[in-house]
Amino acid sequence: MLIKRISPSDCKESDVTDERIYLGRREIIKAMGFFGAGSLLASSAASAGILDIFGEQPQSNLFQQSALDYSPAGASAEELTPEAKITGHNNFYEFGVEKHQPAELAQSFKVNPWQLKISGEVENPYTLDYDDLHTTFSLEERIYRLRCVEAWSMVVPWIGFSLAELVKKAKPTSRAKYLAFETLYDPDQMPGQKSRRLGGGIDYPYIEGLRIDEAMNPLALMSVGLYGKTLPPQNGAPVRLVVPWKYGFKSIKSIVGIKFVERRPPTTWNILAPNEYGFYANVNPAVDHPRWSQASERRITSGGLFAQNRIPTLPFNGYGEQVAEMYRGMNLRKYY
Ligand SMILES: Nc1nc2c(c(=O)[nH]1)N[C@H]1C(S)=C(S)[C@@H](COP(=O)(O)O)O[C@H]1N2
Ligand SMILES: [Mo]
Repeated sequence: MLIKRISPSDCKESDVTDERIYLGRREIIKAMGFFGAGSLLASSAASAGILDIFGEQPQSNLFQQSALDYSPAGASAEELTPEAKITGHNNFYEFGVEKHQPAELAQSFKVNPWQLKISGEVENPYTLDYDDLHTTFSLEERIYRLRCVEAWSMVVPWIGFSLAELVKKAKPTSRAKYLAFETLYDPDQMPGQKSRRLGGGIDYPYIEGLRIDEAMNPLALMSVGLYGKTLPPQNGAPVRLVVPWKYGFKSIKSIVGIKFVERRPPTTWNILAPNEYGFYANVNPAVDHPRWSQASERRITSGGLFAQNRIPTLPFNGYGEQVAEMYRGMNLRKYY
């Protein structure tokens, strides 16, 4: 199976690394080809064994390692956020509300076997198991900005497949207007689902939703990896949504169900605080959170704690060209 490496957004690879290196890397990828799904599975078994010795979570390579170069790009405006920060600073309340907790408390989270069930208003309901997640659709690398509603952001090299492909395979009926997503509910594995204090008072399972045209937008990604490897559990293994033009809470993790529905589905943060978190949650510097400004954000980079990384927030997180049309005529203050 072919793994494409593209960034269809305006967050181009040429922004995150030197143009010459970028062009050179593309050539290398073409020349060497990629590991197919078969070798992914073979290598995951092997690397799982090796990693177990070190007591680390068993991540496997999704790309042939030599074909990828994540060497630091330097201080460019859209430098990739270092892997250690993407995997060490998380929001995943099922594993605690503190940023450092998911990396600690999700280490033994079981992601294989897994089942993602596609159901509802579709002609072709189906289920994807762990292996299917990596073999059914073509995988691509997408470098996207991730903007949390808390006003910090990262630049993440995700690996995944187009949500549109998953939708097409399901053959939605004419009644399918929205997609309702659901995270695993397993309090024995997710301590935040057992304790209201640890889990931030959320009624689990975590649920999210998209309008069907949003789900079909080419930018909407189902991610199974980052930095060339399978997702670590704290980032939403084995499969999570990435909607780069919306606040991070829309990008639901560790998904077990996607149901096609006729009416707008309830969503976790909107239930918790409806005046603070809307259904749409498009990144919008002109509409402040009731308790803080959304005009700027702290970009998490390789810089230290006191690095000057405050940058202006862009409408639709900088993806307006690809997504603004979907909201034409809508009052984005009302539909925040
Ligand atoms: N199931 C679930 N999904 C979730 C969350 C969560 O608490 N539970 N947090 C969301 C929020 S607020 C953000 S900013 C992103 C963070 O993704 P990351 O940890 O990979 O950076 O995940 C989102 N998806
Ligand atoms: Mo967030």
